[in-house]
Order: sequence, then C-alpha cells, then structure tokens
Amino acid sequence: MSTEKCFAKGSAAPGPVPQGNIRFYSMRFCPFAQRTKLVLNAKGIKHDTVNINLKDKPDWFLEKNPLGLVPTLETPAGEVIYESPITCDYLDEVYPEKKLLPSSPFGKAQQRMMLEHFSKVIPYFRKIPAGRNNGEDVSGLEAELKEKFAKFNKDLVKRKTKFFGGESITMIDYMMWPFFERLEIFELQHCLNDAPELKKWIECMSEDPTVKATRHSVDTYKGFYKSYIEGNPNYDYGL
Ligand SMILES: N[C@@H](CCC(=O)N[C@@H](CS)C(=O)NCC(=O)O)C(=O)O
Repeated sequence: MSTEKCFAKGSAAPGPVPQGNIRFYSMRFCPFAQRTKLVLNAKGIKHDTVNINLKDKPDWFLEKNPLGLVPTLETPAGEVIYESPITCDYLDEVYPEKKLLPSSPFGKAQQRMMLEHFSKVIPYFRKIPAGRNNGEDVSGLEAELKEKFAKFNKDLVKRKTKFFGGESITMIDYMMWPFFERLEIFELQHCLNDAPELKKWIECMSEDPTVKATRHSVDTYKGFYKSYIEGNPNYDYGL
C-alpha cells in the first residue's frame, strides 16, 4: 500500500492481502492502533497499512469488522482479527521472533491483570480534555488520575525493574505506552508528580527504537487533536 491517506466511504477496497504479508487497518492517531503498530514494528513483521476514515467508513471495512474499529488485522487467508489486546497477542503467537509476552501462564496472566488495571486509566484521557474544553472544573478527575498513576509507580518500586515486565520491554509496556505518549498533548504531565519511577519508565520507553519510529511530533498531534475537538478530524493531518 503506497499511501498513508485514509480510505473513506465510496473508496475502492484494497486488493487481497499478499502472501507473506499481514494487513493492518489503522488510523494514524489512534492510541489503540498504535499498540498493534508497536508490536508489528518491534517484531519486524512484514505488513501493509490501510488507514480508515473513522467518520466516514468504507462499507468494505464494516464488512470485515462489524464493530467498525481500528486496529483490525487481516491475513492472506482472509482471517480478520480485532480489538487491540487480541491483535497483539495474535501477532506474538503467530510470529515467534522476539517474544513480547512471558512464556509462563502466570506471567501472561499477570500482564493481562495489569492491562485490566490500566484500562481504568484510559477514560481519563478523554474525560479531562473534554471537561476542560467545556469549561468544567476537572481538578477532581486530575486528582483521581494522579492516584492511579501513583499505584503504577508503586508497582514499579515493588518490582525493582525498569519496565513493567522486567529489565526489558514486554507486551504490557507497549500496551500502556500510547497513552503516556499523549500526556503532553493533553496537558496531563502534572498528574505524574507523585510518580517518579513512572517518570523514569517514560524516559526509558522514549529511548526504545520502536517507540521512536512510531511516534508523531507534538505539533502533529496538536494539529490533529485540534481538528478532532472541532468535530472535523483530519485523519490525514501532516501528510
Ligand atoms: N477496544 C478497542 C478500542 C479501539 C477504538 O476505540 N478505536 C477507535 C479509534 S482510536 C475507533 O476505531 N473508533 C471508531 C468508532 O468508534 O466508530 C481496542 O482496544 O481495539
């Protein structure tokens, strides 16, 4: 696929997925799709990317994923996989190079439990900016987020490791990262004031080549989110 520009309703469907490839349906600014992108990149998986206009989805995309969500994967055999944790687990299982999930059942279970905890953090990334935008007092929500970050900080202190799964990056780090990448854009850095270990984790993650290769600049994010808040998301912003 030679263009990063998004496909909207009425666009011709991309052809079949070539053998030896996997197709990644994405949206360039989606944090959930970024999880899958991190895993694809970290594992060096050959893939093509089809970006979707989420405000005006092509019918052929809805036929593949009735939920209409990115990330979605498609194999040359026409198998379709969606929901970010499921796509990432699938990739880790099918492509054995550079395993990101622990091999032990308990290790895997621990990562899934951490992800469950983290899923309670994600709504704050929507609620706080939306509240501010409506002129509401969001200090209570900010305090709650600070508390949640402090718990993740405690977890790192207890583990005494650089990353959440050990001394090197594992799946859980990539699953959480896209939201931390957006802290500055959503002006939420102050919520990390009681979380020094988590701040160190952010610094270590920022040095990871896969993280570096998949991130947008703050200006590009700002440009996209401005269009998003105005109700007219420019999915091709910066192209
Ligand atoms: N639970 C899903 C959430 C994915 C999601 O919300 N993706 C958004 C883009 S960031 C989307 O596709 N939105 C389209 C829509 O809601 O119609 C996952 O983890 O993959």
